[in-house]
Amino acid sequence: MSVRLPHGQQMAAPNKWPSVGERTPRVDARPWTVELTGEVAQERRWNLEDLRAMPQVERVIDIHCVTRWSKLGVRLGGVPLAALLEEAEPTAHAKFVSFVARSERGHSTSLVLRDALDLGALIVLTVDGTPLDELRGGPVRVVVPERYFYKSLKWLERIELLAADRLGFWEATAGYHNIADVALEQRYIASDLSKAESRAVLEQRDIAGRELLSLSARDRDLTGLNARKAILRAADFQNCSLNGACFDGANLTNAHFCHADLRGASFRDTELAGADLSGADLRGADLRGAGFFGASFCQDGEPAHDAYTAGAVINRETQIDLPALAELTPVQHAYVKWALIRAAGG
Ligand SMILES: Nc1nc2c(c(=O)[nH]1)N[C@H]1C(S)=C(S)[C@@H](COP(=O)(O)O)O[C@H]1N2
Ligand SMILES: [Mo]
Repeated sequence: MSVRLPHGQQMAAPNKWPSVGERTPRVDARPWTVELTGEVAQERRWNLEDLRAMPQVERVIDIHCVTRWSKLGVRLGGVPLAALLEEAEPTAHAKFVSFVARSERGHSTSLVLRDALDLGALIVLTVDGTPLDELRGGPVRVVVPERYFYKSLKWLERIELLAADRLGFWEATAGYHNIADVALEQRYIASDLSKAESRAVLEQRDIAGRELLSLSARDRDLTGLNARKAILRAADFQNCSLNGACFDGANLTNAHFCHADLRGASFRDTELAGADLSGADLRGADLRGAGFFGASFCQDGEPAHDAYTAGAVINRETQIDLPALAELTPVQHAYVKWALIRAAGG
């Protein structure tokens, strides 16, 4: 395993670059332009030819998604953010930079301007020397090294320099950490509930449809919990008894289920990106339709001859769509296949 892989991250399969968040830019017939507005002496606007005519730099960058997949050594080319700012003369009030997308929901993300410049934020036009395609956020994308990838905006349309910060889309709606430093593992802001409040909420064993960020539920008996369609990013269910629980349609991105008893639990169409199911008991669990990018079922690292550490328990009654396993990293994929074959008695 590479020393460059930060804590809590796993390598995406070699030729995989998962698509996360919005899938397409806004439908708009006008030619693509990028404008620079806000705290600048001189507002500016560039079309694609202008950007391509500016001095280009190439950088090899490691991508780290908050949902735990990483891609190392991606060769990106384009124009440094700093070069664009030089043409617009930021005012003394310019403390933050907000990147806004040409997308249906006007997606955005922001950074402390000084940080964006120090990290070498790049206005990306190419990957491996060829134009960045639309699926990857082209024709113009921002990439901010060393921050989780939600700071790297696809389909850049506007750069706004601001005196006061304006939270981006994921930061405002999903509890994603506003700094997002990968080395400090700043994935989410802290839970909005105290331990006592979490306990009171869970007492009912019914949290269907609720949005509870970083719920802390460790070691609890939650047999039969109803969490249908609940939004439970980064929830901690380690060692819980969740026998027969229902998580259908829930969002369990980055949730912790280490060593949880999930016998007969239902995860139909559940988002389990980055979720940790290592050592969980999944006998009779139904995981059909679930999303698994960056999820783990055993501890990562190369297994020594089928000796997986803390592998999830899978039996004949465990239901998993085989095509969905393609979203797992190679080690995780190999483990789940091995466990399924073993369960089938093959
Ligand atoms: N316009 C736009 N940019 C975005 C997002 C989005 O939803 N819309 N999602 C962010 C998130 S959470 C991630 S992980 C990356 C995903 O980029 P990819 O689809 O190229 O992997 O884009 C980031 N930039
Ligand atoms: Mo992300």
